[in-house]
Amino acid sequence: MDLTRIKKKQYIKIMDLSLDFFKKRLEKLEDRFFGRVNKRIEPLQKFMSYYRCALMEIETKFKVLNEEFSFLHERNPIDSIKTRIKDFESIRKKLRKIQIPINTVSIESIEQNIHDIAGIRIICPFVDDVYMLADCLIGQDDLKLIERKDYIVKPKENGYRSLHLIVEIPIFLQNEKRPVKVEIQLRTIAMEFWANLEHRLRYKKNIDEKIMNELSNELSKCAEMSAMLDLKMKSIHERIENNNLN
Ligand code: 0O2
Repeated sequence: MDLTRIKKKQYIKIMDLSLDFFKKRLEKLEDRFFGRVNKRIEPLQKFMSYYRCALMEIETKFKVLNEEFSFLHERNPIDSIKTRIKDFESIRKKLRKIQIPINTVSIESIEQNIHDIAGIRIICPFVDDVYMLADCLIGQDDLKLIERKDYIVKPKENGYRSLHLIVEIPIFLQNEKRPVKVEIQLRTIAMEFWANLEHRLRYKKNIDEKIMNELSNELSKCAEMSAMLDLKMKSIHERIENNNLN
């Protein structure tokens, strides 16, 4: 008999058994770890899902208004709709910005202090559409207006224009009705064009300060041009609508 061969076989068998034992043990530890993680993140995931539901509600409200308006006036007051949920990193940055000490952070404190976890942007052809849609929405009796910032009447120093609303809307869950806050930004196509480029510049790193200032100045001029464009488009649109084409 080849003793070394038998010993080798036994050795391999023992190794297999040990490996199997450790694999199973590791799997158990892994299950326990992810079980604990899941338990911790489950309330957070549930909390974020409320914001997704609220966005669905608000988006539907705007789509209904768009549908009715297009039926009555043969044109759409909404060009496009964008929605977003703030990611955890942005929530963390905002908590820091509003100086909420990290050791006091809870789901409740996030809910109370951050009003733009759910965000929806409504992009319209004309400025009048922005105000018409905002008024129609605010007038709905299941909705509560928390805050209104009109950066169209009073643009930001850099030229940023948009109408911002923070509203609270109820979502109806299996066993409860929950009020949820949503930030609504309403703006024209021209305002969106400008804000997107300005946003890119703001978050661009490694730009020389001099070039940054130059581009900011140019963007500031573009903001004025975009406001003029909105006015001109409105006047042309009104002439077309009123058939005042002479
Ligand atoms: P994101 O990723 O777009 O959500 P607050 O939100 O209350 O901390 P503030 O400035 O008081 O800060 O609120 P405000 O004025 O209502 O503006 C909030 C949002 O409007 C911003 O969200 C931007 O989306 C947009 N916004 C405001 N000012 C500007 C601007 O100058 N340029 C551009 N491009 N967008 C602007 P966040 O949280 O910055 O980012």
